[in-house]
Amino acid sequence: MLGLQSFYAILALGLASLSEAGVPRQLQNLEERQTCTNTPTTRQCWSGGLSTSTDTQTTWPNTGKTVTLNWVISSKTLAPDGFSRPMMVVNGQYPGPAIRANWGDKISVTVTNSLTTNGTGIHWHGLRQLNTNQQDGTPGLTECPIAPGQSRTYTFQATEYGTSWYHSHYSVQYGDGVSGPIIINGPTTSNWDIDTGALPLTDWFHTPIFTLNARELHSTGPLTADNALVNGSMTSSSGGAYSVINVTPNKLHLLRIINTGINQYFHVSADGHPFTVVAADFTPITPYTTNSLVLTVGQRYDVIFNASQAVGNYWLRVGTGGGTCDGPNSNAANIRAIIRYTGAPVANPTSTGSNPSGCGEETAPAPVVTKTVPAGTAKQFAVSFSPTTSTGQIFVQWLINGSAIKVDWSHPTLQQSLAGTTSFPTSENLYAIGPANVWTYWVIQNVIAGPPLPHPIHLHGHRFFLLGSGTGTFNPATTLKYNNPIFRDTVTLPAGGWIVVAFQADNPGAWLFHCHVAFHISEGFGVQFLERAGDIRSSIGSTSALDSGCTTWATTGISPPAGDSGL
Ligand SMILES: *[C@@H]1O[C@H](CO)[C@@H](O)[C@H](O)[C@H]1NC(C)=O
Ligand SMILES: *[C@@H]1O[C@H](CO)[C@@H](O)[C@H](O)[C@H]1NC(C)=O
Ligand SMILES: *[C@@H]1O[C@H](CO)[C@@H](O)[C@H](O)[C@H]1NC(C)=O
Ligand SMILES: *[C@@H]1O[C@H](CO)[C@@H](O)[C@H](O)[C@H]1NC(C)=O
Ligand SMILES: [Cu+2]
Repeated sequence: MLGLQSFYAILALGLASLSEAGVPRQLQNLEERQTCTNTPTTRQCWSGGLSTSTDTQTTWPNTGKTVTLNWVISSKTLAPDGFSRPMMVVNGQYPGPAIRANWGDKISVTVTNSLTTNGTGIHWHGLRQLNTNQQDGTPGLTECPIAPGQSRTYTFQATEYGTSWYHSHYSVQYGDGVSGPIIINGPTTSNWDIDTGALPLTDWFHTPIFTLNARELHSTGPLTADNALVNGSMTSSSGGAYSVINVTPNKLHLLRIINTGINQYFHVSADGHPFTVVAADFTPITPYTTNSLVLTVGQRYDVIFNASQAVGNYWLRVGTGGGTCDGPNSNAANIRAIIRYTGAPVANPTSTGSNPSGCGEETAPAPVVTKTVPAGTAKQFAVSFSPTTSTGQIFVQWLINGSAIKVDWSHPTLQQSLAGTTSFPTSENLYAIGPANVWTYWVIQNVIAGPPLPHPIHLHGHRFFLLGSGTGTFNPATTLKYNNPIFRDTVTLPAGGWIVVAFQADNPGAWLFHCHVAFHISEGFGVQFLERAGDIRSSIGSTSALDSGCTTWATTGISPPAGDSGL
């Protein structure tokens, strides 16, 4: 017979039992799942029977708690890489304050616009906004911009968990600094001891973004980024400093990598510290180990690394896409941060390592909640590049099926639709989808002859399944991946290639589907889905904030410059 002590030892082992690299095993039965809580050795569990096996499309906790925040958007001169320049920031800081909530919490953010010449509006990237379309923060679709001097409160539930970011969706404004991390605590598919927080990465320009955007609009060549910021900081010839990620020897660290950029790809690696990848966007994935990850604008990866090297300083390396992927960056060879062990001297690392380049997409991530997408027929969006000359000036536009999106800040789609409008101008690039829960399939065909650029494609209101991608012209006879495809909210559309995505019409509203390169969506690269127009009214509740926001916006007389979509 077993002694009591060894009985408990076996029980503990049973609950926490690990395979190599700290990967939790799957829970066997209902009872085990219900008693399982989130600890450093059982990170796959959450509480109340929820775990990484829970399908967040249908199930989330209702915690009854609300995380309440007050933000002021203002102009401020800051020097994130030592070079002083005017910025637009949240609560005087860059990156903006991180939102931290638990899975199932409500988040309520009151945003005051203290800018004098710009409206604003905050989009919660990757948050599904199930039945809360009017909280999506997309000027011209779901709201009128917040006028200078005005406030509005966004309230929504975190029905998914993991890492994301918020940013202004008012033209290219976030490129001047209106962005920050979102962290939703929840279970993880591999174990860890310490959450080091978010690592937002952005390409960085010393010229203000609206000036650059005008330059990009009127020229066909790529802009050169001056630098990139890692967690809001970097060195340059003007000074600056490397960000420091503090680590505890022999502990497993969770790191939340986010591309909050304007245009560039980022490759991330850490000398001597391989990553165990556990989430792609808000999707928990089967853990796998890699030395380097590539992220296009808008993508996130949650990774775990073991601080198992000798106490010291190690480089975290960040590379850009390079070549024709994303335009040059003047500091491409030296974009870094420091991983500093407790007990290490305050000094720059001497570690060696390298990083690949290119504009790829990770292909290993596989969701732990497996799904099979029913086969279906895809409709196609053809992307084209259209520089035209008018009054002696070039105007660059990106067309989707021949049309650049241009929204009307004063008459957002949601308000128009609720007022009974069924016919929208061509320039709204609006496509109706429905009925309830129908699967919709979309091919995006990139320009074949034209600028050899990849594009980060992002959808609001949904994650989508990536059924396939490739170069050249999409062939409908191509075999697609219907069985457990990756499910996320941002993917790469390859240069001169295509992607096929699918999602279900399970969230009534007006949702933007667009290229996340700030300059490209400003130049028209997007469409909007008007999903189940007849179900919007009953699903979203009060639109008083939308209506009063539009009443005040109408008095500002502000509109985007010619050639700027407003997004
Ligand atoms: C992390 O590194 C320490 C020190 O090398 C080691 O003892 C531990 O087993 C490692 N943890 C995992 C999960 O690999
Ligand atoms: C936004 O503010 C910038 C900086 O003051 C200005 O250059 C730009 O014209 C403004 N644009 C809009 C559309 O509000
Ligand atoms: C990034 O900076 C924030 C704010 O200082 C900090 O809380 C966070 O831990 C940093 N991220 C990492 C990975 O060190
Ligand atoms: C886009 O244009 C192509 C070619 O005319 C057409 O086949 C396709 O149906 C259009 N896409 C949509 C979503 O209407
Ligand atoms: Cu693009």
